[in-house]
Amino acid sequence: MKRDPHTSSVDVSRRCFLGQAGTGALLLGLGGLTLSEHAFAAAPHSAGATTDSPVSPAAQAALVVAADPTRLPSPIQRKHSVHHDITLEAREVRGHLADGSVFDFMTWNGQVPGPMIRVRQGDTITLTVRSAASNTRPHSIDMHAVFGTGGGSSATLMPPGGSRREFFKCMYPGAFIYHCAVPNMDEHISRGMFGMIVVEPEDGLPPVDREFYLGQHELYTKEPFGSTGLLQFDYSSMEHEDPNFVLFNGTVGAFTGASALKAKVGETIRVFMVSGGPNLTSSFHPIGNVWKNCWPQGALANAPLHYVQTQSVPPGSCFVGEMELPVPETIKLVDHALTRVARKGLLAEIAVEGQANPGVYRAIS
Ligand SMILES: [Cu+2]
Repeated sequence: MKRDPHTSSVDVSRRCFLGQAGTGALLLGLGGLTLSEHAFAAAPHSAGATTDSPVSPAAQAALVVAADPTRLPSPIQRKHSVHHDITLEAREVRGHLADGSVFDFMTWNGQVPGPMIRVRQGDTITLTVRSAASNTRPHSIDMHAVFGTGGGSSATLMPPGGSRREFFKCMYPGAFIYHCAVPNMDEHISRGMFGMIVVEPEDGLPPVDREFYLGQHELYTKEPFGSTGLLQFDYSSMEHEDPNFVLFNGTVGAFTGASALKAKVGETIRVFMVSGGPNLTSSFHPIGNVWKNCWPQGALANAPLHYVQTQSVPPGSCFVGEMELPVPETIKLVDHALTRVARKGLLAEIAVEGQANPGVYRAIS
């Protein structure tokens, strides 16, 4: 596709959606689907009944909201500024939460987290936000990459069916959260209304072989973890900051087992993680590896820290970290507050395939 060098609509690579990742057994029937080529139009898809266990009619009709971690814009190569026209749509959708259970999510473009936006320091953006006519609640957007009242949230408050536009210049580099910012913002973020905008430094980021994009958030439900059917939001447990679910990308165990993310021995990989919260701080750790380079708070203007085991990622912030892969293994990405992994659904895996490297690691007996 040819682009005017000074005007770019969105710069998103077309890495294969669900080609190497998936969202667990509920997605296994999605082979062959075709995505829209619009950069941020990752429409959710009907998952169908593909599990071995019985799935309720509500679950069968629900949509997949988990964003594909491999579907993110390519690194910025250019050395000049451009203008971007970007559109995000607020969509309230019933989506898969776990095998046999569904939840009424609030999303940007039908996915959790919302699409990753990637620009360069000095770029300008005309952001159009619109709200699907089928929505029932007002929405707005606060981008932490914006100088302006409420990060733009006052200017973008819209009713169902409405739309708003704003212009901003990306003055400073870093990885920043965007999120809905209406008065019930804690509920809206918990239901999925958050995403990441990466403003690359003028000199860009170091080259890596693969990149992944994840979003952590917690869900407050009336029903306990493991319940089936349509689960209901619970304001009381949110007030007590005591969620039943802690999730990557809105789905229990979405990228595990046969649906694990893939990488190869000898590669370097980068993980972008946005912590939506709304309340829990993630203690982000790669089990079986270490963050060789990482930028706490997504603060890309600074030199990275090296060989960090576990990095705090507070709600309303982002993390950028890189790993080297000297041995074949399955890396488990977790919040090291491990009850969230063992009992609340948070886990993503990266299956690293390749030749054993016994000089670095081997099991002996
Ligand atoms: Cu909202």
